[in-house]
Amino acid sequence: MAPQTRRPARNTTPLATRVAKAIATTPVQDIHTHLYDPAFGELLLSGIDDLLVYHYLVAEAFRYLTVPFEAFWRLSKREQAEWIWQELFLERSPVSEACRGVLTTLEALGIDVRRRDLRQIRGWFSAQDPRRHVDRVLDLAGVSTVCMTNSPFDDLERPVWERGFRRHDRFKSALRIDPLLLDWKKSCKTLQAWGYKVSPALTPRTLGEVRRFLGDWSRRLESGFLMVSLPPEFTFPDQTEAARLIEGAVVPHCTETGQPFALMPGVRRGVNPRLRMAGDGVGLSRLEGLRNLCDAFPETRFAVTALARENQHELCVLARKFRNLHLFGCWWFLNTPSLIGEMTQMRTELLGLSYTPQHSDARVLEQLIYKWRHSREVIGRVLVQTYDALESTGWRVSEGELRRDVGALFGGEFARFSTPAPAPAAMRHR
Ligand code: FIX
Ligand code: ZN
Repeated sequence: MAPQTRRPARNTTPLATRVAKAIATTPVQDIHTHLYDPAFGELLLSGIDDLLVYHYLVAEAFRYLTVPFEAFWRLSKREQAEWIWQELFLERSPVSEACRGVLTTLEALGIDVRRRDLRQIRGWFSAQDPRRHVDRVLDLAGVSTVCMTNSPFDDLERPVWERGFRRHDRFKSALRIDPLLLDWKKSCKTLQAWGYKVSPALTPRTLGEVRRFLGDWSRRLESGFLMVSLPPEFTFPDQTEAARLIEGAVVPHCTETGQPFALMPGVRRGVNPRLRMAGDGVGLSRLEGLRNLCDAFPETRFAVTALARENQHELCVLARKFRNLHLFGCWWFLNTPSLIGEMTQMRTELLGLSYTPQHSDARVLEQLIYKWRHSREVIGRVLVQTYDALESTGWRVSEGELRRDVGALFGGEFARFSTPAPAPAAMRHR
């Protein structure tokens, strides 16, 4: 007779309901945003005007606006917001993902969008108590913590770090180092001015000083990982300053401090500089450099999100080969329902639960609400299909197991990847 095994009792609640419940009740650790701890004051963007002048919407408004770019940039934030509201919400239906996001957000906050009344919406925001508002928004978004993007090269945020402040416990930090790696000529001078004994030539002494700089700022920020966005052409090894700084300073620093290094390849900055922040584009990345990094530095953990849709399959295959590679998020132009759906399905099919399907990239506090509502909806749909296919084999997934799996996707797996547990004693000496 076949041995009897214990199976979870058949749950009669429909799978879609069980998945929806796990998705709705599991808090997210949002691993990449551009939000700031409230202690940074006005750097934490919030409210309807900031929601409307979001660079995603600026790019879309310029599809219709016929005025010269400079005429728009001369306007105050309030006036820019009014123009965008007029063009994208009143002159035509707000069907794009970024437009719908504004409405999802307002509706979730209890604002009646049917009135289409910008004055009334502004009134609602200015009546909020700013301190309570932050936690309320995080709670409404179902987000437990957000990770900031903190750059010592940013003249607005650096003084706040240098002065010191009491940290909000839901705001974590990642150390962003784009200028260091991508504009060494300039950042060398900046580091010199800050007292680091660096020279334009990447000598061992200079690399040591760059490591000292990274150590000082990792400690100051209590950063969980380092980050850089990269042009599509980035490769490794290479004679570029970026590649040499990564090898000689960033990787040793990350290995020493146990912090992952997050790489974000595929952005082409300033494709149309007249659009300012809205003017960046995308290009297909060469992923051999990433392969070489994962291979050459197995003790260093690399978290990666690539901007081009066409890179996603190769990236999944790469992650199957290197356990020190963790894929995360549907970045920027990929953060739309159809692309989140396709990427999440492919990643689950190829990587199981060993990746992080989404980060919000929110720049304005309240965007957390729509970015996570929309993503939860799509991830939920993909998971229903996934578990449905699984259960058609006879395997049953309990509610506890569903919660466990969703928890892994919503930050648990990234936390595990970031702080790997030592191998069990029995396996250590194999
Ligand atoms: O480099 C980044 O972290 C990008 O996310 C930003 O530069 C970009 O402007 C953005 O907001 C995308 O969502
Ligand atoms: Zn970002």
